[in-house]
Amino acid sequence: MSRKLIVGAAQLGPIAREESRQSVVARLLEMLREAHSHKCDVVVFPELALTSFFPRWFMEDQDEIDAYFEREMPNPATQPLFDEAKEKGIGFYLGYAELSQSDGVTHRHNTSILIDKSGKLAGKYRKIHLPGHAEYESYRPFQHLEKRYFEVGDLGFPVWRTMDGNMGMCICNDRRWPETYRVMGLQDVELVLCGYNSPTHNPPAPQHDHLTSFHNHLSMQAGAYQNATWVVGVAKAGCEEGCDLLGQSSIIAPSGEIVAMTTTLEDELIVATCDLDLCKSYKDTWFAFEKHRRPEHYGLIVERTGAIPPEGG
Ligand code: CDT
Repeated sequence: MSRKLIVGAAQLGPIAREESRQSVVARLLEMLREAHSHKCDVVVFPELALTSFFPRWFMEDQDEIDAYFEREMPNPATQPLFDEAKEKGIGFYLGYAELSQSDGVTHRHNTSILIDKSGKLAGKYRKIHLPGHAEYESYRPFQHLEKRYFEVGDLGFPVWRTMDGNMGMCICNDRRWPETYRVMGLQDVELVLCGYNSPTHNPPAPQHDHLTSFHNHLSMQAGAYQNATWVVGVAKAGCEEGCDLLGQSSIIAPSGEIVAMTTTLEDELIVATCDLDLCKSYKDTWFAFEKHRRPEHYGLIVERTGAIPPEGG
């Protein structure tokens, strides 16, 4: 039996600071319905898909900050999305700001969930690579305060056996790091789902701005090829509250080839049929880890301990 999964990447255009959850969910629902008309099995929405990208604003009032967080999922605003996806038999990835309590302590994470085709929670991921800074930086035209508003994720990079495949998740900045894909690659991942909000201007390093879209694709295409996995990267795109966000959401094959890409900076669905068995032809040949990968010969204590080897060592 072939394992062909029809995947939709549901890019979002900008979300205004004042836009309500209900209005955003209506946009998500429209793309979910379009995905259904294309017979999608699973749809991927962006990082922090329910609100404007709030880490661009410095805030001190905890109530104001917490208004961007979800205390439960689903909740009254998102329930229609869960209901319709279940009714139509479509799985989905959704990024949102998660506020949780454990042992009387409040935690805030940049989170994604994977819901399977029966409406069941298949997996939860909390973003590990949090970019940006924690305090106000006056030289920036917009802030990037993920280190202020979120804790580092505590769930690792698991791979879930669901929807007839091996699925993993990551969020935005994670996609730039080889470790993200490798940790999942070592668990035989076949489909990595990733939502992102990537400004086209990075104030600390404007000299790299002209390479923003190149680096976006470079990292996901390399991650896909080197780990023999499909990768789906989905943007929140366009000019959001004065900040330009990259689009170019893509579905990338285990060959590293982009097989579908958005052409706008607006709400836009792209669809591709992802043959999960294609992973195997790379996993069994070029990247047969058991046969060819030799970590014991790499001479790297870095990999095991995080330490830099001494000079000459
Ligand atoms: N959301 C997110 O992780 N964005 C980062 C930009 C960081 S610029 C400080 C990204 O890697 O695209």
